[in-house]
Amino acid sequence: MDTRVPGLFGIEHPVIQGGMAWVADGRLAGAVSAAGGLGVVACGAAPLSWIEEQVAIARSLAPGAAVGANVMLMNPDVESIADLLVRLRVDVVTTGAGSPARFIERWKEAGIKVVPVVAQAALAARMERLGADAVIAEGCEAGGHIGEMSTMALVPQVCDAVSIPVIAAGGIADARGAAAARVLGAEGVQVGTRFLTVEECRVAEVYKDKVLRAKDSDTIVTGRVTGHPVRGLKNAWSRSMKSLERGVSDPHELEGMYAGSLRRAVEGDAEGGSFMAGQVAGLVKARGCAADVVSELSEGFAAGEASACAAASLLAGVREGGERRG
Ligand code: TUI
Repeated sequence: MDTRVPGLFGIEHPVIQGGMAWVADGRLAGAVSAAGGLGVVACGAAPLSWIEEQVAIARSLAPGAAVGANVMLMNPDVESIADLLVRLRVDVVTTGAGSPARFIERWKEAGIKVVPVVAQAALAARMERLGADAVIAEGCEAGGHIGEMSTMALVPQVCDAVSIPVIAAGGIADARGAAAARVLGAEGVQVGTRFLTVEECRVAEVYKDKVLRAKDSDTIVTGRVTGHPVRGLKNAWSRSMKSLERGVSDPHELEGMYAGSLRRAVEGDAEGGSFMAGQVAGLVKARGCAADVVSELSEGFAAGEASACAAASLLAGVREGGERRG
């Protein structure tokens, strides 16, 4: 079976680093790209000058390798970021937290590969019609802003809905997760949480420590009442947001309280920050370096190939039988 992702992005391993706002800088992205994965600089709500500088750092750390950028579509400055990425001619743009429909043509004309994150099959099909090169199907096990569906249910339904490559995300942190993603039909994996603790990731030590100490049930989803659910580690900030959310009559009153919380976490505010992380935080027990993560996930992904072929032919037989019986 074909895994089109390496050829599509010009990379060696089908491993994409998640576009974690305030976390994924040029140093992390450069390390991932130098290791043969796709490193991604997260534009988040950063100034244009910072984005330009970080893309340059990533490129200098991974000469000749592909480098991507992630665009957070809820950012009011998204228009100028979209234009900056055209000027910088990053190799790939991944998007999150909305539909990038109005930017796709602009990026494609600049020769940029466009890869939206989707949380539903219908949006994946729409992105394909509009010219997206691949989609990232992200389940709600992921950290940060999430949809409603789990990775296990979402990935195969997105695979059935589109012909472009599907990259699985949410709940993948080791070789087992990557192998499972392959069996579900994905042609690559996107991983965020596992990269939080690598030596090239510059988040504060308390962030790394919290991930390394987390157990399976240590994440919580805040923001459901405002329509922007976000998964992160339990701490004083997330517990108090949860209780405020239960009591408030107009959820929009709370909006200002989410602002700046992720940046505080990245800078080391243990109780006042929003430590975004996925449910796999409990699986992350080592620090290591970006190259270790890329090679473990790539090997896990390849190990899923035989089961993926077996599952695909079983499924084809069942579907053919169903069609014959009418
Ligand atoms: O975007 C993410 N994860 C993020 S963005 C972020 S910054 C932030 N900070 C505070 C509050 C909110 C965001 C932190 N983490 N992941 C990709 C992702 N995209 N997950 C889910 C979606 C998504 C949701 C709805 C994609 C498209 C979508 O479409 C809605 C529509 O317009 O059709």
